[in-house]
Amino acid sequence: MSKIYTIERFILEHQPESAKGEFTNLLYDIALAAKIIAHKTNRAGLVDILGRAGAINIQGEEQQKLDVYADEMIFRICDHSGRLCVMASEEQEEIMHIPEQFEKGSYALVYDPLDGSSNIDVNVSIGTIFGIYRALDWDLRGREEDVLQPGRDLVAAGYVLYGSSTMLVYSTGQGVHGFTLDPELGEFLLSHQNMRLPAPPAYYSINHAYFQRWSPAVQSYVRWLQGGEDGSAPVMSSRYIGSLVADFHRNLLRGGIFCYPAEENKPNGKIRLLYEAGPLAYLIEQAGGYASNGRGPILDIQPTDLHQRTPLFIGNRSLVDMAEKFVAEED
Ligand code: P6P
Repeated sequence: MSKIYTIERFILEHQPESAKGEFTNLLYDIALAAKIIAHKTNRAGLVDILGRAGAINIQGEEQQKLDVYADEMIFRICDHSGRLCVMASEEQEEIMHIPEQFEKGSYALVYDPLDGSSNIDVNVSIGTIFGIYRALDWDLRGREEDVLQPGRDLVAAGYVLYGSSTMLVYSTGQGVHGFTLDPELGEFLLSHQNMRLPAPPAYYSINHAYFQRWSPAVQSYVRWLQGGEDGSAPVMSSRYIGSLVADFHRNLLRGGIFCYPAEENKPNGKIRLLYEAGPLAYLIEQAGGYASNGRGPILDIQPTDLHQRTPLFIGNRSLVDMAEKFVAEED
C-alpha cells in the first residue's frame, strides 16, 4: 500500500532546506484558496454566479463573476498570512499591497485567478496559475520590482485545474508534483509525483483560425508540426481547448506543445508573461521541457510591465527548439 500524502504533508517533507516556514505555509494558503474556488466552480451552474459581473478588467475583458470571486478569494486568504509583502493579479491594474494592519513576509505572489474564464459558461475546464518570488528588498515595502522579476528567479510556481477533477500541480524546484482533490475529504492527495514530459509528444495545441495572421516562419513551423516541410516531425494529434491550463496539463501528461505565436496585430501575442507564461515555463523546465517566445527562454525575459504579453511556445524541448529554428531562419 503506497503512502497517502496530503499536500500539506508532502510540502513539509519536500521543502528545500532554504525554505522558511512562511514559504511552506504560503503553499498551504494557495491550496486552501484552490479548494474554496473549486467548491464554487463546481456549482457555477447552480448558484447565480454565472454570467457577467458587469465589470471590465484591466485586460478590457468582461469579468465573469467567478473570476472576480477567485481574485478576491486568493487575495483575502493570502493578505493576512504574514508571508507576503505584495501581490499582482491578472484582474488588478496595479500591484496589491498588504493591508497596514497585517504583518508582511518576504515573498511576492503573482497569479491569474481564473484563466480561461470565458469558458465558465460552457462548462470547459478553467484554471488558476501562480508564481512565488522572494521579495527583492528586505524592507518589505512591497514594490513593483518585487514582482517584475524574470521567471528564472521564481522560487515556486503552479496551477490549479478545475476540470473533471480538481488538481493542484506545483514545483519548488525539486520536480513537478500533482495532487487531486478528494471532495469528500476536502484534501488534495498526491496523485502524480515527479511529473516528467513524456516523449514522443502526442499533441500540438494552436488556434488554426489565426493561420493567416502568423509570420511565414510560424506558418512553415505549423505545417512542420502537421507532418509537412521536411516530414521530420513526430506524428501528433491537434488538441486546442481554448483554456491554457487545460491544454498545458494534458500536454504535460502526454507530451506536446502549446503555441500562441505573435500575430500581425498582436506583436507580443496574447498570453501574459508575469502570471501565465512565466510560472508555466518554470514548471515545464522542471518537467524536462522548455518554453520560448520564439527567440529565447521565457524564463530569461525581464518583465517591464505587470500585464505585458509574450508569444509562447511551451512543451517538449525538441518541438520548441524547432519553433526557434524556423523563426531564426526568417530573421
Ligand atoms: P484564443 C483564455 O482567455 C486564454 O488566455 C488562454 O487560457 C487560452 O489558451 C487562450 O486565451 C485562448 O485564446 O485567442 O485562441 O481564443
